[in-house]
Amino acid sequence: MDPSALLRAPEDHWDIFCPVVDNYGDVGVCWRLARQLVTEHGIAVRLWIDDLSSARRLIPSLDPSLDGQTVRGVDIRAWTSTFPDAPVGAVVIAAFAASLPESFLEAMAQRSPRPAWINLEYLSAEDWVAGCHRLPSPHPRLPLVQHFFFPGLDARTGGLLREADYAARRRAFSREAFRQALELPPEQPGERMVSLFTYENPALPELLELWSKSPLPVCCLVPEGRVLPGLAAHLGLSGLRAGDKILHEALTVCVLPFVEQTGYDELLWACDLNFVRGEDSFVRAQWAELPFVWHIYAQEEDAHLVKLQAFITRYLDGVEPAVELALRDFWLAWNRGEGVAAAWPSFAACLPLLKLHGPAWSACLQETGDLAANLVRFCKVEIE
Ligand code: TRH
Repeated sequence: MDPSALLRAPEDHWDIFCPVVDNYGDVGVCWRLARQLVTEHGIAVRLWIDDLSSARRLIPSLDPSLDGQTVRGVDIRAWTSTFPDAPVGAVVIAAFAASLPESFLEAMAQRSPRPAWINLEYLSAEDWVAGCHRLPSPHPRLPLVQHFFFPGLDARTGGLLREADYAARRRAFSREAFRQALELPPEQPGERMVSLFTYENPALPELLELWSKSPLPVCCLVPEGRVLPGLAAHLGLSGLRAGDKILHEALTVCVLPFVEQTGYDELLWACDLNFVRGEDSFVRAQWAELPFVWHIYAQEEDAHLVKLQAFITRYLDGVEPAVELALRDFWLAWNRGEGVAAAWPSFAACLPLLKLHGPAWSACLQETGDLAANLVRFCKVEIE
């Protein structure tokens, strides 16, 4: 595709509106998309973020006091309640059903040609998604039409974010070098390396106890975050911070600093099992092609468990029923916060088979095409 078709003039940049609801996923997805549009499609991107302090966790060089700054080629703007007078781009992406500033909507309606207006939705494996992907939704008052764009697991959806250099970075990765860089203790025979990026979970003590009594050593790498207080309490400590290494019988716990997204990929590649959460880390775990456990963001009336079950059905389609049962039991126990000790042995026994399944699942996902490229292709059609 000739990106110049989308870059007729400076005002043909793309605007991405990123509302920070909670945690890091919203920024994680929008920052990843913005960087890909800039580096892989040569598109000028203006990324509006309504909470720069949270975003700084993922973009360390970001200065939350500035209204505007360019980081890694992305023009990052503070999305403030009194919205500045800013030129409207050729494409406007409202991430996660963001409500755009009224003044900006008015300006979109005045723009000629009208911008393509995209509502970039949350990821779900549920069947209804394919039927909603690309659907138009006219604005009730203004001559504007918004299109829904759904990430997803098959070609009837927008696919998933995956950078063009992902495979090359993975090939260049060395687990040994990673361990040395973190000054991890030498790898023990049969040691299982686990990464733990999760929300607070009442089942955590049960799982840690299980691992500390494990016949095989377990090295648990824990990025700084919401799980630390629960972890510290279980280990009888007043607190934990990056750099701490705690030996607890067969379990070694290493607390890691929060790193940039590329560094987080390396953590996933270094481990035998990854506990992930939300949306973006969940997708990265699938690209890592290693066994993982998904702690999905909780929703009312257990709606999140329906999403979890829908994903498991897709992910393990065609895999032995016993493996599916073992994984489903353990993931549900982890997400319900109880019963992990009972479900762990069968799940642990399936890890070698799940490791074999990883590359096949990743290959299947790659057939959908990468979300950024799919979005550019969709907008090209919508603009012209
Ligand atoms: O932070 P999250 O729990 O975000 C969630 C989800 O987005 C969810 O969909 C949304 O409803 C909720 O917020 C409000 O999990 P997620 O999506 O995995 O995002 C975490 C981001 O943090 C991801 O981009 C990876 C990144 N990360 C780093 O960059 N460095 C790190 O060291 C770690 C641990 C994570």
